[in-house]
Amino acid sequence: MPRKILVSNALPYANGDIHLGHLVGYIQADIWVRFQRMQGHDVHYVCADDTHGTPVMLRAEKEGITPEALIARVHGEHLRDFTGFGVAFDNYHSTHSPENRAYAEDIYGKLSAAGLIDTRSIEQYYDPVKQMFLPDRFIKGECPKCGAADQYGDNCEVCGAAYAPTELKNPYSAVSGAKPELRSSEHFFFRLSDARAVAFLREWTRGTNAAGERRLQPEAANKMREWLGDEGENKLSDWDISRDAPYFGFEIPGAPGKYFYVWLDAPIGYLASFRNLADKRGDIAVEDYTDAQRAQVSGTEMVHFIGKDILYFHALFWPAMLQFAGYRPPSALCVNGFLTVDGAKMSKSRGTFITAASYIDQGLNPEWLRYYFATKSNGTMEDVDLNLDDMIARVNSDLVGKFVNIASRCAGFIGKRFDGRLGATDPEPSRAFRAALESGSIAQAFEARDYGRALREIMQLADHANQYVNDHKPWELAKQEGAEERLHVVCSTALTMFRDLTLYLKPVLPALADKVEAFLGLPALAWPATWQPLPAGHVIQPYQHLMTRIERKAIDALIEANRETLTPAAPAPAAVPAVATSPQRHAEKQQHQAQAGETVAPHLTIEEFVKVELRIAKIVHAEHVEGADKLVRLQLDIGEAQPRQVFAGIKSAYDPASLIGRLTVMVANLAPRKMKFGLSEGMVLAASDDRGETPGIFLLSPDAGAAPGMRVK
Ligand code: B3M
Ligand code: ZN
Repeated sequence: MPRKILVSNALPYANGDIHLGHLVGYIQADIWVRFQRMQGHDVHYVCADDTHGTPVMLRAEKEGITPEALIARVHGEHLRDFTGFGVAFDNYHSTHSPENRAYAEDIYGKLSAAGLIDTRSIEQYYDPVKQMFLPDRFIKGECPKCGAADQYGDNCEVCGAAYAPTELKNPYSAVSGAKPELRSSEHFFFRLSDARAVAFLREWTRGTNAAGERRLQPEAANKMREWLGDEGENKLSDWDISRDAPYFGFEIPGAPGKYFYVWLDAPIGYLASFRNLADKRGDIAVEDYTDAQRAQVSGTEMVHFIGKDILYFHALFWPAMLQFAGYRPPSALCVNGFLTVDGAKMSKSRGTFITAASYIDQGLNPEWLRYYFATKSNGTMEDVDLNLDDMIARVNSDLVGKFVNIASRCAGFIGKRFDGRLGATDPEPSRAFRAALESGSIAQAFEARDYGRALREIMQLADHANQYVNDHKPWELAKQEGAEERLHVVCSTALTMFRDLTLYLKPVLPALADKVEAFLGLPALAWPATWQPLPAGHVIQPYQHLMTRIERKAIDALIEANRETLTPAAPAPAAVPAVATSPQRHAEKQQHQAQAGETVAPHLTIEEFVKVELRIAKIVHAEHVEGADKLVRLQLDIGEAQPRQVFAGIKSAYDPASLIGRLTVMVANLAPRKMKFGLSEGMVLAASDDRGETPGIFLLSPDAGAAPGMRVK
């Protein structure tokens, strides 16, 4: 019986470019979908843009266009980028669509009828100039713990403290700069703390789906256990699902001026995209996939591929919303980790914040990246590292050196000597290939999304095939008298093995597989039930070049194209404390950080740069600060009558006594800041890992000869 599976990828937010970090999860899903189809299963693969919320509204305003115009443009860009990387959705829709509104209203109505919607009045910051309530990330101020300036409304990037926006000192609106006022307003809540919801989620997150597989990867299930607490405990808080006008979204029925929070209708977008597809196609029974009862009878599956930053939304809110509205909860979540490049967080200044469009524009082959990501995917939530030199080595050695090489060494003889017709094949070398198919182990690895293991096995088979070609040396047989028949058999055998390798690589490298199918004169390759060699007499087409090598200089050009020079270095985010205020806050904060990373840093002019007065400073005194975890109090001589006092967040890396007497660099014209511990009259410069993960803060030092007070420029 073919499986019937609705597969989705997370919906990218309509406020930024698709970058290689996004592509990890999209490529993983696309590979899985292609594999399932080659197994004969029936898969609908959908996605959409996530369009609602304050960031889209404000960005459109800034560009002087309507939100509708903005999301239409971004929709085109996103679809172009996914298509460019071979991510082939059956439908790419939008959450700003009639289908989504209808589903959102229906689900909300049913939750309300089930007694799971509450209203209550909450106090929130309001921007009196802009006349809107401010989401946490649009409020800034001084950290209530360490006093650092310009911190977001939910956590401090300097000391790592988590807090509510109302705890910030001297708060200001990041939209207008105005001082926000506390105002109260009525909000709608989804009662996640309801005993029914808690009991259901406990069961759902631990349980297995109809196929008897775990719904969540072990790491995700553990996270859930942490979020849900022990039996009898109730750690879930109700979820605020409304926002006040002005807001770009759907107005809540019967509640003028109140809108569904973007995260309420975002996952509903999966269903909306599917409905839209079904309406276009006319042959899909949507309710078999979406209705709780009918899904059970028809045995359909619904599988969501998501990144780990949005697990909370997909493993708690989303299944509970579906369940209590009479919809079917997801069969499984496939959660992927973040992308690092050369071991570090993607960075605009280093040029490793690489957009999908730039990769294509630079003329790089998208299948190089698909292959490399697949080799690094193992079906867990671990982060994936794109090591650029390793990628070059892997692609050149595996795909060009091992795979393509088999065909390029054998196909020519079939064309020139045998009129393009294959001959008989050797049984011996084919045995390994027959055994590989029959063991099912490559298929199992694809099914489990352990593409790394699948590819290791495939490359072992490729080694086997190359060994055969090396042992029989068709180029020598071609020169020998009377070895014509042997040459025919060797080349035909090698091409049969090449056909098998192509079959296995096809979910990962669909474009390359297309070319091979054309060259071998074969219909679209699907997973066969039994193994057969290519038959004698089968006609192939002349060999055409299949794939080129990656050159380091092409990668360097890509990095250059993505490098943003003179980006003001953001302060290194402190490691997120193990216990943040609440998991929901934590989840939303991760989101904000992900989105904050997408704002484009403006270039500086030299006139702007010289406004920063950097001077050589001699640390004449350094001491611990009573009551501060991170700070060291420094007295800095910059050639002035009195030393300057500066509080520096370097305590974790330096013993104050060891600093006395050394030279460093300070910003001498930073506005003095009053802190709990006294006045801070500048800032010293230090380097740290972007991720804040590798421990270490590295204070700058000038070369020998520099003296206190010298200007640095
Ligand atoms: N748009 C997350 C993001 O942009 C969010 C995903 C929605 S999935 C329903 O990173
Ligand atoms: Zn702080």
